[in-house]
Amino acid sequence: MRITAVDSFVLHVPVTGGHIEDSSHKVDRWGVPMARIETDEGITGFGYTGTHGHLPTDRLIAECIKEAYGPLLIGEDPMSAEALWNKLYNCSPIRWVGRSGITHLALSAVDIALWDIRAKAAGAPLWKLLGGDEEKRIEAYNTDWGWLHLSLETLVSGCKRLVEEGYNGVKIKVGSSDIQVDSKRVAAVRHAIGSERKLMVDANGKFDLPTALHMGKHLSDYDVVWFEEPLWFEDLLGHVRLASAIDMPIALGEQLYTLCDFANFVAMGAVHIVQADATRLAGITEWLKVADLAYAHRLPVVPHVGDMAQVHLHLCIAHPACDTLEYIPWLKEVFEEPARVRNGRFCVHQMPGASTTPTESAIARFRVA
Ligand code: 0YR
Ligand code: MG
Repeated sequence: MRITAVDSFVLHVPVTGGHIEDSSHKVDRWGVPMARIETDEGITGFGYTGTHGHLPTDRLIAECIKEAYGPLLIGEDPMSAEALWNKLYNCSPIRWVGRSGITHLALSAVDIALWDIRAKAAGAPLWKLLGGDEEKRIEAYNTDWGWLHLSLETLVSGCKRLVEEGYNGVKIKVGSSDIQVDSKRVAAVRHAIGSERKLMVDANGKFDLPTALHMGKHLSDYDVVWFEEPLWFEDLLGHVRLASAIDMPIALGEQLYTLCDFANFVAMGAVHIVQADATRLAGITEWLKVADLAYAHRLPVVPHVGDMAQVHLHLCIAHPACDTLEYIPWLKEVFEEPARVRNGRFCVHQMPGASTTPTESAIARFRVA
């Protein structure tokens, strides 16, 4: 099989309720810069990265897919996973302008599209190609009622509704300007969902070390499962200090871009829950290495949901470090086989591929010029 064409386009999909906020982002649409890769055997693969829907930079990602990586892919055998990833990643003029960021996100989209082709060529869902077991159940936790801009009342009633729908866990955002407000929200949600359900807390990189230390100690009172992105994303030493001072497990990884970044955080004991995201760390090929690294240290991998659980569900079924995955339903109207949750568990994807094929109607509806 040979690659015959590489194209790209951008979808912008509105988020729940018009807009959402966490401590560092305000988002009204999820950006989906997509790679479409065609082969001489008639198999077409789709892959994408996830953004905050900023059109000028989404266009740069799309252009990088088509104009920078496209010519390197034409004529290649899409089955050569490692060789192709290395060819693209080690293309020195491209790497020179970004080992993370735009070129890296573009590579994620390309690599995921190539894995979609591999699974389609095998006539199997990706989890099966990667050796997964259909009986493995992946628990979903829901973040979509935990946003920082929601009133206390809406936050509490939303989280309560989620557990009534069968979710065993919810995640709420912290990082308000007043940490008393954060504490009150954590306490109210714990009270509302009861002691049996899981509660996770995400600061999206907002706190300084003294505030994170204070908050981390306080979160133990509410049986919080993990404290996510407490500090600035790349502050390895800060996370080391925090991890040694609080009991609360630290989750992070949605803004780490390379295997080496993860290796450093893991080696220093600065992360306990590894939130690798294949749409941000140059695709599935690199994600698998990060998951193996975590597994070797007996750390759980709970992927960040930059793909809205389309690709990561396959990876979670296949990888022994995974049993839980975040769910945010923003892309539920985009794909032929959207991620679905029933009684708090993900339904297992059945169609051949990586579940990244968008419907024609979604392309018509969400594509931006
Ligand atoms: C908005 N999940 C997250 C949203 C979410 C972010 O940036 O994407 O809050 O991805 O932190 O864990
Ligand atoms: Mg997060």
